[in-house]
Amino acid sequence: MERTLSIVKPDGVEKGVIGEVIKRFESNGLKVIAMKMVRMSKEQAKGFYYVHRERPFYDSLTDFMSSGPAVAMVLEGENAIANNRELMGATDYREAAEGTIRRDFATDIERNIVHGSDGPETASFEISYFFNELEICG
Ligand code: IDP
Ligand code: MG
Repeated sequence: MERTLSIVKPDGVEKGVIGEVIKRFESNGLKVIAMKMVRMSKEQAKGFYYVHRERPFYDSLTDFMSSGPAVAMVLEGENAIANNRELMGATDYREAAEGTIRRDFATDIERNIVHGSDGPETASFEISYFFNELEICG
């Protein structure tokens, strides 16, 4: 069993696809074991995406991530990290495979509906960024 962090980003909340995203997780072996709606400050978004601080899109990305409510979740399942990444699809929705969340709902490389951890260490950092152990019902 593995855990990963998922976020339905502010564009996903705005488009009303929280339920659709969760449905895809639940139908594909990922169990929601913690969940909360969060309105990140610019500073919180910058801390979350600290690894991308040198990237040209860092300022715009953190503005976007702090622009409205998002839904953070801990998902648990076999190969949860890779499984979630597969369900999400490529970062750029134009390159995402048919039937993936980003291909189906995203219309912008930055506003791409979902976040998912990319490895065990980032998953552990990202889960603890939003949840303490008491909030995780695994
Ligand atoms: P990921 O979300 O698929 O793991 P990352 O490379 O970790 O992609 O980038 C983090 C987020 O930054 C992306 O989900 C997207 O919102 C944004 N992003 C990535 N590349 C670009 C870009 O080239 N232009 C604008 N935004 C980008
Ligand atoms: Mg990433």
